[in-house]
Amino acid sequence: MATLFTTTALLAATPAGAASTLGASAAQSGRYFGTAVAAGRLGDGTYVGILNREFSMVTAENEMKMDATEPNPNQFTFGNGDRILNQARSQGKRVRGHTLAWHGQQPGWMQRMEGPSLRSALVNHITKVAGHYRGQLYAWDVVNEAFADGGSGGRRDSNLQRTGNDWIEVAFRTARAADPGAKLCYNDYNIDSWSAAKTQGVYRMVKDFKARGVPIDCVGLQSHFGTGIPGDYQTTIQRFGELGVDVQITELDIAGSGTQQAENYRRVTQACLSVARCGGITVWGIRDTDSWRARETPLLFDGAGNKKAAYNSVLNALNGGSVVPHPTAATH
Ligand code: 9MR
Repeated sequence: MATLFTTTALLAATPAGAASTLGASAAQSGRYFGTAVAAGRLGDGTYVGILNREFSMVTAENEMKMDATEPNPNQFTFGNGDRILNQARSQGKRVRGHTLAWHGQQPGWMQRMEGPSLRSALVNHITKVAGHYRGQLYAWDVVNEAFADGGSGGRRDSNLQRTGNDWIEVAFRTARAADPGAKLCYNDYNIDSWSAAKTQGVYRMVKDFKARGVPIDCVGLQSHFGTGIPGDYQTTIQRFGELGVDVQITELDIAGSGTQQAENYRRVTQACLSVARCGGITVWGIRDTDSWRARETPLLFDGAGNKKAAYNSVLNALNGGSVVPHPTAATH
């Protein structure tokens, strides 16, 4: 009997539909599994090999940001962004745009602007960049990191915020007009715990946008984690989803190693799989050595490109039984 039971349990743990890559296993429930890509690494064979094999969604790590795409006023450069887009699309992958409006990584000329002229420059930037990629992107992080850290639940001070509190909705309306086919996301960090004031602030904004018909389709939880995951992480995903927007985990990385890191990756993956509105997960890089926080070894592949315990943990969760499908609608 004991042997029979073990066999049954093993069979249940590897369902007939189990897939052997992150992208294929996520696709079984209508989701994607993505990574951030740096144009400067596209000549690295190990890197590109893992990228092509494992991932079904790509985000340009820096190449579609404001400083990269508009280095001088109304002069646009899309070379590196296009390189990432074309590499991904040639491999049948989809692409998330990151990001149209942010207080960070602004070109110098924009950092020095304010008031109505900055507002005009913002609208022009969104129109031109989203227009360039029109019809080719799955989603855009329209606005990135606009809420303050700490307990206020309010907006972050920035030159963009000082143009008027309506700058975020203007950005979303402008993006919708420029690329009606892309899902439009608000993206931020430290909005993973439902009890955080920052999460509540973003929630109130999304609720207000939905009530007033401001076009918004998704919330990006960046999910840069230390060695712990908030206990109410799934609640956050669920609650945003109940507002009628998708939730995307957009920049996942988790400090640590071994079984503890693997368990944290499992929990994050399972939280997404448990909520229909969670459309997919993107990790913020491929190998630990590619990460912006390399010393914390926060990714799924080691520096040599080997799969870590965290990789197997994510793959097993994606292939596991407790999965709520993500409805893949034709339009947003
Ligand atoms: O990973 C990106 C790194 O290469 C850049 O130097 C940095 C500059 O701000 O941006 C990093 O990506 C950030 C992302 O665009 C927004 N969320 C936080 C990410 C990590 O800093």
